[in-house]
Amino acid sequence: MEALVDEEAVAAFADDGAVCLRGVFTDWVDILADGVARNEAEPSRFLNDNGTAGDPGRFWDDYCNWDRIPEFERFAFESGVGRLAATLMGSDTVQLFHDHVLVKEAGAPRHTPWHSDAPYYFVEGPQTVSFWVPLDPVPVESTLRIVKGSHRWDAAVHPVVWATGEGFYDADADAEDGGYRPIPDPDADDDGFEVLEWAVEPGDAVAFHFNVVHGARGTAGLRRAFSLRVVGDDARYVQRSGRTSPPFDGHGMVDGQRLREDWFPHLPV
Ligand SMILES: O=C(O)CCC(=O)C(=O)O
Repeated sequence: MEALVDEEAVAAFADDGAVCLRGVFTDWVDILADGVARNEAEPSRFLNDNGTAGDPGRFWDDYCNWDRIPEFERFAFESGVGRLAATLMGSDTVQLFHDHVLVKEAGAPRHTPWHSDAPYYFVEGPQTVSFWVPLDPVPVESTLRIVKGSHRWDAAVHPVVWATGEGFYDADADAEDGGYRPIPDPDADDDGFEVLEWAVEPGDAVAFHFNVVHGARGTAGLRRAFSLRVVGDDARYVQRSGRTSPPFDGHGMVDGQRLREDWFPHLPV
């Protein structure tokens, strides 16, 4: 079944910075779950444990594994995600940036802090999108949460290390020096933030812009998610003040370049 989106979804993505697409990857849930199991058994050097020793459930993540985990590669090239991304972004081309697995085991209390992905990355552009695909039913209490419209904010939220809350870039340890805004608390603040959050089923996808501010609470039940992150025609390399996440050591790109196609392949559109 080919995954398609309608005009309403395209408009919601543009206006809100995120949209929930129901059932677009249902046929891929078992395949991606096999990939996540393989990833857990054979983690990469990028595996992160974001929780605290003694937590009742782990919150781990790993990324950049599509070229060694065949289930992830198949999803990227055969699921129609490239076409979906092209439609949402209004782009002729779609390049794979990276895959990302985020697993909260049952009982994992660790929140995913409010953040946007762009400041951690070395690529920016209006045409960017991540697809967060849950592989378990996720109630609204533990789902991905999006600050509506935050992809249009002038300043990015200060990027921090998830496990410690410390500044991600040494040079930007002082958030003001980095030109960042402090991490918001949309639940406590009275700044008129609206949070979008959807209870989701396996194979739904939340598509969101690299600039949109998002986070998540802990979870009572197992919550496995697979994210695929892609960029469009106008995305360009940007030099950051330190090592980015993912780092892609030795990439050799400079400000203003398109991502090199041998490392960031085009997906079928
Ligand atoms: O799964 C989560 O808790 C957070 C996901 C996220 O931050 C992302 O996919 O960028």
